[in-house]
Amino acid sequence: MAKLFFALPVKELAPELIAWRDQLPWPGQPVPQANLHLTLAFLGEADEVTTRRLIAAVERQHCPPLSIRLDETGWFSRAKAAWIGPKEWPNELNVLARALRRHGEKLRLGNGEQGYRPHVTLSRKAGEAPAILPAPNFLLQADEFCLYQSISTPDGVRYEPLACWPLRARRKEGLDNEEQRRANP
Ligand code: 3AM
Repeated sequence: MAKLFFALPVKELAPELIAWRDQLPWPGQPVPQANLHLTLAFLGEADEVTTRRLIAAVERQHCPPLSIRLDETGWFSRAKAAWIGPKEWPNELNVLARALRRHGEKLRLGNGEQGYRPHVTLSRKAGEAPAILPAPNFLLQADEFCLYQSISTPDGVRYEPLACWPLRARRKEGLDNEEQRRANP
């Protein structure tokens, strides 16, 4: 069984976020740079066949590239996670997160949670919210999303991408025809 979730990788922005967090009195245990991600949908435990079905179903999922401004901080008191996230975000992000949650639900995966609050967890076991002034201002430019497996190791948890898909605008029929005419006048 594998513990799965969908997320946007943070990649190029990760070192900047870590450098910013580490010069602040940020509460809790810091999340390592390699583990930074923006969760889209949590799926939980899945066997191999279900994981393969999930990957096949997601092949047909479309979403354009996403620009997400990370300009506020927050804290989930129950999960004790302190995070950075957007005040506002593109609706396409909600649509993608919901679609991926539904792909999981069709295979009886997920935790039944409906709400979605995009965030990048920067620390865990945080007993209080980060008190940050001035507000952050980073831009996460996402051009792919991934299905991750969460692996527990003696050194802590590690997230391994099992599959990634590009975020790209759907090609328009009309544009394809126009391109064809240009190629074959
Ligand atoms: O990095 P974040 O916090 O966005 O909190 C866990 C992490 O997300 C979340 O899945 C991501 C990878 O572990 N997670 C773990 N168990 C969860 C659960 N039972 C969960 N999210 C919801 N329900």
